[in-house]
Amino acid sequence: MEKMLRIVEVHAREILDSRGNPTVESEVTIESESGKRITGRAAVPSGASTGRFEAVELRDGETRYFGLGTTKAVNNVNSKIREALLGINALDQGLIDRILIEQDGTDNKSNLGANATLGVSMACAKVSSLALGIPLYRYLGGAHTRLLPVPMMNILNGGKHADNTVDFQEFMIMPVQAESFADGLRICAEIYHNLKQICNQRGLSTGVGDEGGFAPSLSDAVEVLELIVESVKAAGYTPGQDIKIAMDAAASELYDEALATYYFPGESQMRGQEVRRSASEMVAYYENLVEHFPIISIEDGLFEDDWDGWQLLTGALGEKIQLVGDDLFVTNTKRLDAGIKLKVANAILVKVNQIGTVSEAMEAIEMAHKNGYKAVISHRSGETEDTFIADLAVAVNAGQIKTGAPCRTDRVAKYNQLLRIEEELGSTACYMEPFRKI
Ligand code: 2PG
Ligand code: MG
Repeated sequence: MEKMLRIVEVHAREILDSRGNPTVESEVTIESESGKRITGRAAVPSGASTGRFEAVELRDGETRYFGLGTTKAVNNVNSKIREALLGINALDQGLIDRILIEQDGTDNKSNLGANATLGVSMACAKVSSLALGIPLYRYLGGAHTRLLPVPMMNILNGGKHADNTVDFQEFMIMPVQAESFADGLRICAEIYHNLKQICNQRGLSTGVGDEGGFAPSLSDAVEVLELIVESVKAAGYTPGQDIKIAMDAAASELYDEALATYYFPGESQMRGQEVRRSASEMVAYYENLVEHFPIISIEDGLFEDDWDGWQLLTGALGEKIQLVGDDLFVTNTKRLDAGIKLKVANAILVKVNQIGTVSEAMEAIEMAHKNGYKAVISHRSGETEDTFIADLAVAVNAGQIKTGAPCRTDRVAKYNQLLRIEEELGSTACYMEPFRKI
């Protein structure tokens, strides 16, 4: 007979995220067959460069917290969701997530709020792993779980995540020759500190953006990439060999729909003239960057609904580098399926709050893997101390994680959890294998 972990309480509260904005924290309490009560807790992250096709984050829209309050989402957990889940077996993640989806009843979780459904969905997985006495990655992933992700580590922030002139949102380094996750993390942190020193020497700001990367004002992507290459060398590593570069252009934020072009506000300011690029000019721009710098991955290179442009981009670079769909796919199997059919991108960014339940996020990962797409597990720019995504990355053998700089506890907490997991897996832990095939 299947083990029963009966849900006896569901409770949410409003807490703060790393940007000082409210978010939802949920707790699910079970009573085991022996009568023992155990509680699992999860907190919901929040984006800034939010894709328009993402599941809806329910906000109060009233004066407190400038309209960003989450009391409506919290109340939905404490009333409707609680009532629907009391008595259900917490081990039945698929059923729980189906109940959440049905209770909401919309395509985009706009009724209950994805921030209401997700916290509960994650808390159910957490309490189950606690009650069974197995690690969360093992509970979610099973016996074959063994691959530590390569960090896609953000060291320089721009776009919506910083107040500088850098137009692309994220510049990241990937330690592709490291011996282990711990070794890769060390290499990245060393490069991060070298970058700080170089910025200091040049009189560039060493203030950080939302994801902990530095946010100096630089003239364009080329200047950023040169600075990164220099920092890699200064730390004693070889760009292109030890370290590859990844970027998130977050191009939906640059897209001007009226003129159907990409507007670069920072570059325009630095040059003193308006800089706009068409989709084909963007593709040529990326091709040029890829030719001159060791770039291995570009995320959201084009606008979230520019499927033609994405086909062009994939045709030009899809065989050479990883092209990641974030706003394009929004962790949604319908959009991913459309992308697979149109042969656009070759990887999906997975953000659990873009879709609102653990099961749906895992379905998107499964669909990606089955179709030869990579899955990169990702944080949001607004984060909490919750480390769920670290376990998820290992659970699904994703091989890559994007979770910010080695700076600010909301980011470092995920890396530290991965260090613990690697230690626990011991000699069965792997690093890098699937990624080498890119
Ligand atoms: C992204 C994310 C995370 P945000 O665009 O990939 O880095 O940013 O959470 O603001 O959408
Ligand atoms: Mg992105």
